[in-house]
Amino acid sequence: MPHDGWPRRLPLGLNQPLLPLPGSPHRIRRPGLCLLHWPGWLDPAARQLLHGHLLGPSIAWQQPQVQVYGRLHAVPRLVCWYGDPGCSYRYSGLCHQPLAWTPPLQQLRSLLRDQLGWDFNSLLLNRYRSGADRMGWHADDEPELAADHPIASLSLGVARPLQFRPRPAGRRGPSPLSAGQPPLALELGDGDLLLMEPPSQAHWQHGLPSRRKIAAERINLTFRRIQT
Ligand SMILES: O=C(O)CCC(=O)C(=O)O
Repeated sequence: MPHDGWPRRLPLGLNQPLLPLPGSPHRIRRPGLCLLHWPGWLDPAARQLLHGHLLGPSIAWQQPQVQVYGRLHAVPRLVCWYGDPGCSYRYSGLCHQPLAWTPPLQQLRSLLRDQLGWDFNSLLLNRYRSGADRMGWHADDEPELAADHPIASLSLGVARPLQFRPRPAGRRGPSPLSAGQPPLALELGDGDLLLMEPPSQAHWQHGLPSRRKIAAERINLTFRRIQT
């Protein structure tokens, strides 16, 4: 029986290797930042299937609490962490143990490997229930993430802008490569794929600000490589 009604073979030949990539990506380059953006990368029918799967019973969404200045706060979104055995991930002071890949998520991982040539071994799901949910400024530069591996981000649902800014002067100091560069924003729509290539995470931060007027939901999937 297919998982959650997800067909064993995706319609539209989506589980076939689709080399070369359909369409050329938009390339966004700044000193220390290298992004590739494929608007509408995932076919509308596959988007709908995937969205249905992600809202179905097999995805155990959680709203963890994090400590900020000694007080507990629920993160302003829902999350879920998938990966190969051993791919645990610590961020915001929480250690996430990987859930086993569901068949659709495994299919997507394989599709990305076939199309991009990168083998991702883990996946963070973020669910923004409305425009009030958000993600603060950060870089995906935790020590367990392979720094020489890109991060692939697939968006579903309502379009929201992902913002980028040079790494600010913090504990590590400003990045000599990106300092003084203006911030930028990239509107990520339904089915868009974004590849954040190295060394972007070392020099830039990104974040998803709240958009109070947006009532609709958005789900984002970031495929990553944990060093094992
Ligand atoms: O929702 C997004 O597009 C951003 C997600 C993100 O920044 C992350 O997972 O680290």
